[in-house]
Amino acid sequence: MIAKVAFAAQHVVGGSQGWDQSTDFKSWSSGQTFKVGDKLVFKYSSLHSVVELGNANAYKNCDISSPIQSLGTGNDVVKLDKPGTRYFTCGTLGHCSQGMKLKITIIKGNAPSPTLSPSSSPSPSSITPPSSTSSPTTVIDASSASQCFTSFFFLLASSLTLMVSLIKQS
Ligand SMILES: [Cu+2]
Repeated sequence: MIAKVAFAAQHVVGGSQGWDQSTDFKSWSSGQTFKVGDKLVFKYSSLHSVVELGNANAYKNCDISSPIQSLGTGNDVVKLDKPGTRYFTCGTLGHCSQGMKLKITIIKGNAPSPTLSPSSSPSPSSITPPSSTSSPTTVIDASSASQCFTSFFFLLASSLTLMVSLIKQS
């Protein structure tokens, strides 16, 4: 549950009703956000199965003659590994036409941000060093120059007082 919030989400298809003819998959999927890395979990009885269809036409016509994959464990996990649209239906005769079909759109989730940040971070870091190195060097130069002056004046003043005291003594 904690991992679900942080990273990949697990979408139990149809919610508590599961993968069944009675479930309204359109309204269920409209309330979900499918991101790359998420998982679909199909929970169903032995009356059903999961058939993934390759295109919108097959989905529309309930054509399960050339599926991408067929699952039948009753607790199938499908990983959403790339963005795009995926189509699922039930392999049991008549169930697809009864509305037991699911079309989902997978969007790029948190996946693109780690690849974007390294390319965007070098430019600020390459801009910052010249401005930060040029100003400290001028600051260091000025402070060392003023330090030089103070030590020079201090030396001059102390030598003058020494000369004055020497003159007074003699
Ligand atoms: Cu079915």
